[in-house]
Amino acid sequence: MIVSESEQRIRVIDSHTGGEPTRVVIEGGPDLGTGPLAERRAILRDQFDWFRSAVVNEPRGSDAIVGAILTPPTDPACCAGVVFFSNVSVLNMCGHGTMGVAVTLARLGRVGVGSHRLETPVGIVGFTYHGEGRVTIENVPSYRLRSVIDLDVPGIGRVSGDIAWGGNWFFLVSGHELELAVGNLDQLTKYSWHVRRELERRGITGDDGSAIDHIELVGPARDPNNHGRNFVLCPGGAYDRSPCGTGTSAKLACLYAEGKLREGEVWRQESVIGSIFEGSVSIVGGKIIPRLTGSAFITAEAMLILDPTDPFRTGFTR
Ligand code: PYC
Repeated sequence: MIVSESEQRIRVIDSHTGGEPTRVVIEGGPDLGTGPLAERRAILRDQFDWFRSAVVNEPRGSDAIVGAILTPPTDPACCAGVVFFSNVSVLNMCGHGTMGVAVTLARLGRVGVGSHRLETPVGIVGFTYHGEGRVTIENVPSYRLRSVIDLDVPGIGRVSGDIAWGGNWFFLVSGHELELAVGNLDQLTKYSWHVRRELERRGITGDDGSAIDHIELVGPARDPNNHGRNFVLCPGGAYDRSPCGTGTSAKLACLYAEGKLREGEVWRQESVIGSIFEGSVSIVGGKIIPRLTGSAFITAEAMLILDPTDPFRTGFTR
């Protein structure tokens, strides 16, 4: 085997949660410092964007992969800190990714069956590893910010939705007539992208001034054992194959605000591909805390190679 001394090596563990991939960087990641996790996320965004792109974008990755860098926590009660990132930038939080991180830490022997805490840029997230890939996450406090916002979207017409925070910002649209099916992905993506553009054009943001960069189309479940189905368009234009942990949290916050979900009541959320998260909320200090259970599976342990002579070593986007 010929190994160039100048090549860069990044050790990763890949998993999927309900079909949505997560790639966790185990070794070879950039030094993000020792500051608060939000500061480390800013360092990744501002100084190491090439690294983000190299890990998740083609030719090593795909638009759908969410990356995660493990970093030492500032809070000793946490088993790790994590910064999530996508095909276009850094993320605040990621629910399916937290389940992926949980099974990755279990594979590495860094956590066992039981409850643990993870530090993220938007707060501490709890997770319980049940074994055999089953994970429950306890998300950051989630809430509905505004309800029934009417938009006239060019090329689509009247769209009405709610804005909610579930660790990322979501615009949840229910009054559409689209079929939430894999056979309809092009139309769902186009519709959601137009909605996102219109929110941007009108300057509608979350209450921290951030873009509402996730669009969630919600509808009835296919399986009578479940309660709802969704299609979630992620910031970089890919759709979430899982029911989206932060998106389901936003949905649960809206249901609770509407009086349609009581504390402790179970909501089974289908994704557009039919994978399921089982959710509920508890109210702690007046705040809505979503809990979600799903399954994640390891798919690969790999060493990524960045060859200095490769013109596409840091990835590319469409
Ligand atoms: O599960 O929260 C989530 C998520 C966000 C983006 C992709 N998945």
